[in-house]
Amino acid sequence: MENNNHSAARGALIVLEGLDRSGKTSQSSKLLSYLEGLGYPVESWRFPDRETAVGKMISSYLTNQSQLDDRTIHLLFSANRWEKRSLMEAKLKSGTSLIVDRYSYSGVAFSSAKGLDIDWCKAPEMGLLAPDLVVYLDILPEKAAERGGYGGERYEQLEFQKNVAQYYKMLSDASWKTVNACLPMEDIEKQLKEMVLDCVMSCQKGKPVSQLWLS
Ligand code: NYM
Ligand code: MG
Repeated sequence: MENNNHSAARGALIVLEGLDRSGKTSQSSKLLSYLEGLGYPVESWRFPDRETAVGKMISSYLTNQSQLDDRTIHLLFSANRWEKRSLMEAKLKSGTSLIVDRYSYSGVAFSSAKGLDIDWCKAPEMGLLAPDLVVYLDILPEKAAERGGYGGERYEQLEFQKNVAQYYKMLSDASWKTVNACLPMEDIEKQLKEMVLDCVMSCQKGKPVSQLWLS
């Protein structure tokens, strides 16, 4: 592997968002190898992080092994991001970029789609680290459902995903980059690589780390 010693400057916080089966996880791993290959320090993260104690509660809820009130699970998803915040900040400051599969936007979109008040859903996310780039993998819910493999977890249902898509639309702003998730995988990969490299380079030039504000 090349070592271009890119590590002096800060890393970039790159978030991939989209419905279930939109291809986020596959693209995350491609981006990880791409940036590693260029010699950038990089890690791939995902939320929920099911490894922590909070993450285990979330996982058991998602797999229908436990029942939780809608607000309770919402706050657990948020707590699962908060418990990783200081590590996230340390990684970015030490020059490691993070490719993150889902973040606060999933938190707000999925819980709002259940009928919770959107502003109530946004509140606990305020003060987490703001992403430097949000890429939305855009797919029609019907197309995502055709991909099959909805694994029987909670939320993996067409009608619900349609609702989630609407909330993602409400949350998106002009800074988001949208990629058509129905293109061939290689085309998506190519677009993502360009966006991500741009972002990593602008963070290296000293773009400050900022805090999340959802308006
Ligand atoms: N999800 C994910 C939420 O409802 N709120 C959140 O804050 C996050 C991060 O969990 N259907 C939902 C979206 C997914 C599910 O995610 C599990 P994944 O990426 O399938 O492990
Ligand atoms: Mg899933």
